Amino acid sequence: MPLHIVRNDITTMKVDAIVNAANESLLGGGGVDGAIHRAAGPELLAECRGLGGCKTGQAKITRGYRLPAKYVIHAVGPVWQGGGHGERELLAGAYRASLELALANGCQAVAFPLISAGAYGYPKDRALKTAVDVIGDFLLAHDMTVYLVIFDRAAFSIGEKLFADIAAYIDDRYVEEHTDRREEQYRRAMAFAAEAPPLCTSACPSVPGSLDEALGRLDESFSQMLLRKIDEKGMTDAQCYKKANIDRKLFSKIRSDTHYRPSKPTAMAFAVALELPLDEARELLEKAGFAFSHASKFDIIVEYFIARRNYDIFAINEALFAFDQSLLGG
Ligand code: AR6
Repeated sequence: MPLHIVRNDITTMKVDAIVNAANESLLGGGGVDGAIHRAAGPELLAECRGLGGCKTGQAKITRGYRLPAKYVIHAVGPVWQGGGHGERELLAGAYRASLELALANGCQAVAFPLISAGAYGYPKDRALKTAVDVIGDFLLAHDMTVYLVIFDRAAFSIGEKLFADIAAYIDDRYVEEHTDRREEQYRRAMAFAAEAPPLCTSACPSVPGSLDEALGRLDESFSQMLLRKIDEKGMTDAQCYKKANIDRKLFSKIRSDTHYRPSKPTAMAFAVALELPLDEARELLEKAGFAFSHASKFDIIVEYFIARRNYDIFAINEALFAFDQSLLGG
């Protein structure tokens, strides 16, 4: 089940469990910790008092009291000390421990803040990357819906270099699309068409004689091509839809309906999950009635990653998010 990156106040999330970015005492503090305790009421602190604290890189669970969420999972992330003190492993540990607790308590939907990325000073882009890596790995093996709740806009600014690269790529594509060169090409094509012999009519073998005949020549559908490519890649259905960040129910719909028309983000998510080269990704999109458009930032970003054979859907979604686009899959 998918990972969603959302901008929200975590205390309002209607999920089974929200995760708190706590400290080792588990006795409250500022930031998201303070907000959660205020919203849950004093009973939360009373329960926390009985837990005997929690080590960095680990997590403990309590009830949610006045929160919409049934549980609070208190995770303790590391204080950033420059990166050479095992911070990444400790942060990854805090996410993993929280996910395991959620699983053990039957949670189907969990919301995380960006642990350590506030008072603890962990650089936001690295904190986001670690969160996405660990949650992504976990979701490949388990059915759960995970929300990564980001409070402030700056947290989305992904690694500076990647961001600048994509921005330049988008600019280039826009420039290409809006220069006269295209108009010139169009004029030349029209001139050529004027000189070309007339198009063949019903005598041509490739032109169907009747509508029935035309409909009888239906090509392979999106669903058929998708299932064929899954087999060719030696993937299982579950591996494919999980990698595409697509819900199992949606996948079964596509599987059972040969003529299912997916949305463009869904079709693109499958192209990424199947790790298709750009020409095959275009072909799959076409089956769903779409094309990569250079008039859309969304399309340009996805194309940018596919062209570089970077098929990490979570990295693509980080980039889409950074440019205020909707996400793939999910
Ligand atoms: N909803 C979602 N995210 C939030 C919210 C909210 N309501 N409020 C803040 N954030 P921090 P840490 C984001 O400082 O770095 C506490 O005092 C915030 O923008 O809450 O792990 C504890 O008791 C940031 O991106 O946690 C510890 O002593 C992220 O949540 C210490 O701070 C985490 O920021 C833990 O520091």
